[in-house]
Amino acid sequence: MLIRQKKSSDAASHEITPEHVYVNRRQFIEASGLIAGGLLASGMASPAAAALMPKEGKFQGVKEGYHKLGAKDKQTPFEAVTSYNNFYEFGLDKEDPAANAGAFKPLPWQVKVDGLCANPGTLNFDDFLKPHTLEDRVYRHRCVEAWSMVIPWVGIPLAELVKRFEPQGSAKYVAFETVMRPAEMPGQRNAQILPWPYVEGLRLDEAMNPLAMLAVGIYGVPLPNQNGAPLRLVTPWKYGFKGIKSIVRMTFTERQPKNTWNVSNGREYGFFANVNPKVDHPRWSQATERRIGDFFRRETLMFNGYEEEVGQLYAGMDLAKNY
Ligand SMILES: Nc1nc2c(c(=O)[nH]1)N[C@H]1C(S)=C(S)[C@@H](COP(=O)(O)O)O[C@H]1N2
Ligand SMILES: [Mo]
Repeated sequence: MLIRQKKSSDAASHEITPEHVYVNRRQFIEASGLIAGGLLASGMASPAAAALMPKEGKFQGVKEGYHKLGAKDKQTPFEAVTSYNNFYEFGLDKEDPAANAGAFKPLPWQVKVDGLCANPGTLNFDDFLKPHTLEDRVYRHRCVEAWSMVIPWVGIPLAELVKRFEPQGSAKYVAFETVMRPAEMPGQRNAQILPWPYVEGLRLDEAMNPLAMLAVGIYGVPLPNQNGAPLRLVTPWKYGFKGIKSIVRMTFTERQPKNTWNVSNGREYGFFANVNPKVDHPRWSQATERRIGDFFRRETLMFNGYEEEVGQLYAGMDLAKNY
């Protein structure tokens, strides 16, 4: 695993964009109209213009959201966030998603909303996002594999979306599904890796918690393919595998939905997946973690440090059993 450390002489991390990310971004920008034009509108005549893309391609009108971090939480550089990934549709190694996701087309995109709700439908990505105001939020991100990052996301509070589609009283959960595109996602051609498509779910009260968000960007720019373009879930108090990428479907259900890692290995991965330093994974401790870019391990915090915000969701629950 190779993560290049940023030198102070380097450009700011958000100014560095690998080629495939840039191509993806341009498609996104052209199709979504969400971003102010500038250089983009005038075409990409020179490599120098391409180098300016990350700045010019930033989301506009993003409001300042949740930024509560600890003194020892530094934002993980853009380069690391986009080169060290889990996205098994593109391969099993951390470098694979960045290497193999270049041909994936995040646009045009549609999201189907169905199940127990008053306003089901299939929406173009634009229409899916249009009624909402994008927010910047900086969250800790803790993988079940005991590494972590700090990522500045751009997205929408999931609670707003849930309300907009008006779940019926009988709806107790919301399920999510990743796009199925074996032609563009080589991992999906191998059913031995995971049962495809990747699926996840939340209890409706978890989905309504103010911390839950659907992200469309990082560092102010559209999600690179390897990070789950164009739309992914972010639940910072849970292990990273809950954060399903490249979402095409949201379904309101009465019964607890399936989630891929639980289906694949239920002894090691549950439904809740709340970050908990006291409940070890069967094969390793969850008491500490390696923050990408740090030398020393650090202690893992209960609910990844978000106990104040989410602890009440699990009052009275046995967190060792409901892992
Ligand atoms: N569809 C899909 N979503 C996924 C995964 C995946 O393999 N496929 N991996 C999960 C895991 S284990 C983690 S830790 C996060 C990683 O997100 P990141 O690469 O943006 O850090 O994505 C999650 N979402
Ligand atoms: Mo993970």
